[in-house]
Amino acid sequence: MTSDLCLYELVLDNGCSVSPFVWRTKYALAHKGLAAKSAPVGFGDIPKVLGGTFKTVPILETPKGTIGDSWDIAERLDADFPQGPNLFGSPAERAMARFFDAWFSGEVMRRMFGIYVLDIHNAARPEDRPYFRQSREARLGQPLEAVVAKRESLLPALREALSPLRTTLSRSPFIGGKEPNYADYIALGGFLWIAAVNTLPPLAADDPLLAWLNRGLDLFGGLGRDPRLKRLAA
Ligand SMILES: N[C@@H](CCC(=O)N[C@@H](CS)C(=O)NCC(=O)O)C(=O)O
Repeated sequence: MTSDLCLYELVLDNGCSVSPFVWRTKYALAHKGLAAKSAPVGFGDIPKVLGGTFKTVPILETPKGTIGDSWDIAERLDADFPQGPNLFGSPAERAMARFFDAWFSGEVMRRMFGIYVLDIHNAARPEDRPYFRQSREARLGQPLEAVVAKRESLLPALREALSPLRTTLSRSPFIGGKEPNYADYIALGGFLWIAAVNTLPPLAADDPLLAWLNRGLDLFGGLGRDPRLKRLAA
């Protein structure tokens, strides 16, 4: 059954997986004890696969159908593979993970994007760079170089935005408590996105978040230990 799963994942020029949403799905699959084949795609390939049905990755092909959103995938994994450990122990836990996602996307990933958007462009496959530049410059309203021109000055606000994570992780090894849950996978996905591309480490060398990051990257036999990833601390 498990070998019938295929995960479409966005890759950089060096082949490394980059999407924060794919990374959280990779952790979700591992949490459930499920293996999936990998279908690496660049930005330009997404409209060409599966009849162009899906605009973004992750996309997961399963024997029961193809799913194209990381939250839909997470919920379907619990529904279709009840034999594995649940990703969400209750509707309330799922609701809190949704809240965490909204906070992390709005306060952390939005800031990361403004600091690392040119790094993402430069690490993408050469054939994907024109699309990435055009689509992101249209969204941001200025050239990527202008967006990141003062990026060092934006690091303190990013580090400050992470303080709720530091408070939480001073009390427990994972955001989910004694064991990691989907909120950990969301946050790890965000950091792995930046680890895949950064030319400016986001964290200070003494950031207490590094202990949690190391625990997270070690999970599931070192799922987050791709040797192509760059340092997250100065
Ligand atoms: N809500 C979607 C978002 C996924 C998403 O935005 N994926 C990006 C990569 S990080 C993507 O595939 N972008 C394609 C593009 O920009 O053309 C999910 O959670 O799966």
